[in-house]
Amino acid sequence: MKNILKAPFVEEMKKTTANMYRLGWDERNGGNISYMLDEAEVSKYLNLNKVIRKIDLGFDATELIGRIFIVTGTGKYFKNIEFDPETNLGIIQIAGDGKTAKLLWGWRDGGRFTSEFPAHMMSHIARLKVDPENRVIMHTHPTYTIAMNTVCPVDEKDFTHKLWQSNTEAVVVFPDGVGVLPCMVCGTNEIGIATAEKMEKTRLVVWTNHGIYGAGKTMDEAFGLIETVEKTAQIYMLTLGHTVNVIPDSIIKALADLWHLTPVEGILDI
Ligand code: 2HA
Ligand code: ZN
Repeated sequence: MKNILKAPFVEEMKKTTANMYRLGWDERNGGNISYMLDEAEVSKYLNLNKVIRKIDLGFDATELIGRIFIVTGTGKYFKNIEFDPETNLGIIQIAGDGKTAKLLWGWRDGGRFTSEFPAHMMSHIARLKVDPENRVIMHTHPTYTIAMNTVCPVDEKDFTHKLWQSNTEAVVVFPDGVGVLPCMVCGTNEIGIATAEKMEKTRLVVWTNHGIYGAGKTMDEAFGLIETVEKTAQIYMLTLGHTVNVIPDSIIKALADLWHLTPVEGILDI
């Protein structure tokens, strides 16, 4: 068996969470990531028949039976992951009943997956339906995104439009737009269902007064989406009340055309 602490997917989790922490997005235990792994790849590092313990899911994940994920733990701090991955991360496989997870590695202090596990697994199910190559669901609390969401109506078309109008990269990076959920109680199956519903149409979902979810085929894709929203929200907030130039809809459309992208319908007035 190879050393799991040197596995590329553990390295990726360490680097990404450290990066997000230093960007100021993940205070205390804020934020969580789940990353679907390839079974053959994981078997190089772990005996998949050796189950440390079973953890109740509290929701139905039949569609993910057998799938393996590396996940951040509940109550764990992103800032600590790089120094002690085996306490702060876990690798689980969804058991054959679709109702429990088999812990294969990690959470050595008796911990368990993030409180947002329902939203993560339900989002994986939703994204895999529209993109079989999706692997990553990322949740974080980026400051300017939350600030912009605080001063804008809960209206995903309006929010997406404002982002596209503020940065020429925005429509190119997320032509599928940004979904917006109203303020809800987090950590519940209800917010998981609502997030997954949005994830069938877009890779980005804002949770009002809380943070954002991003999805991607790779860690870079999910991170890059959130990073672009956050940069754009920063520009929006820095200029709020002083704006003179917004990007016209004709230019937004031309930018999308240039990259052969179709902006989600119902936003541009052209
Ligand atoms: O895990 O971010 O949404 C802490 C959170 C809850
Ligand atoms: Zn959160």
